[in-house]
Amino acid sequence: MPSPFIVVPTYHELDNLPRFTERLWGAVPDARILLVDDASGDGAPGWVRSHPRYDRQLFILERPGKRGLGSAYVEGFAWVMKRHAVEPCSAIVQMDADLSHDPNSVPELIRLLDQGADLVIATRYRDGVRVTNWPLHRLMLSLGAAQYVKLITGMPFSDPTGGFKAFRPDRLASLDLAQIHSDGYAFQIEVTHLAWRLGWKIVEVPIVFEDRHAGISKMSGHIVREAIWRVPWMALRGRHPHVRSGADGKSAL
Ligand SMILES: Nc1nc2c(ncn2[C@@H]2O[C@H](COP(=O)(O)OP(=O)(O)OP(=O)(O)O)[C@@H](O)[C@H]2O)c(=O)[nH]1
Ligand SMILES: [Mg+2]
Repeated sequence: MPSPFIVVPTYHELDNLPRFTERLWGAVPDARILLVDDASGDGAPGWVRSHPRYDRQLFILERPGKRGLGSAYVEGFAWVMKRHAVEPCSAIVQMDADLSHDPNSVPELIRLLDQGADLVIATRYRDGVRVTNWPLHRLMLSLGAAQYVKLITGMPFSDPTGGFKAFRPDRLASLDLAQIHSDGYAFQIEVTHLAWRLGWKIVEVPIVFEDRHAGISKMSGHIVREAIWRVPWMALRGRHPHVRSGADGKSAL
């Protein structure tokens, strides 16, 4: 039976990893987890390699330095895709390691893929705001960003900067992810925008988002500034989305 792959970028998240992985396997016992670690220097690779599930359900892709969340996902997805070609996976889920994204919500995201969605986006902002313990300025920034994206791109989604999503593997394989160069918020927006322009079936599922369990935020002014200029840039570029040639020519354009 194919099992889902969960791709998790990590930078200084060792304090969260034991609880994150155990909770995830509690919710999805057959999940395979790929951590994409950017030389955190906190001992995460050693922890992974000494884990009893290492190389069966727990994997690590090590990168030589901090290169950003966007490129961590691009490399992580490429790693999973290679494996998918020989040992298919049923779903590809992306989420943070800091327990802001509740592992207990993963089965619901996967269930919606099984019902025919190509991409499932977990949303904090549909039918109200479900964010706990976040400082007001973070919430305002995130809500403001969601409105900005809606206005500039016309995408109908309530939480376009969210980083908790599930993809149908063959759909994800059809995207030319090497063309995506944006990072934090902008990366999340850009992938959804590409999928939306291609006419994928995209559904939102409400989740509760909690502030990180342990460790420090990697949110920065750079990430905010990048999102501000990338959004109009991607809206203008939107007429020419990148699709792998021969993989899936079915564009909505
Ligand atoms: N590999 C890698 N992972 C990263 C990088 N930046 C952030 N991450 C990871 O991406 C996920 C999201 O980053 P966060 O720092 O939690 O960002 P956020 O959720 O916007 O902010 P906080 O929850 O306030 O910390 C976490 O699992 C981070 O460890 C990076 O440059 N490389
Ligand atoms: Mg976080």
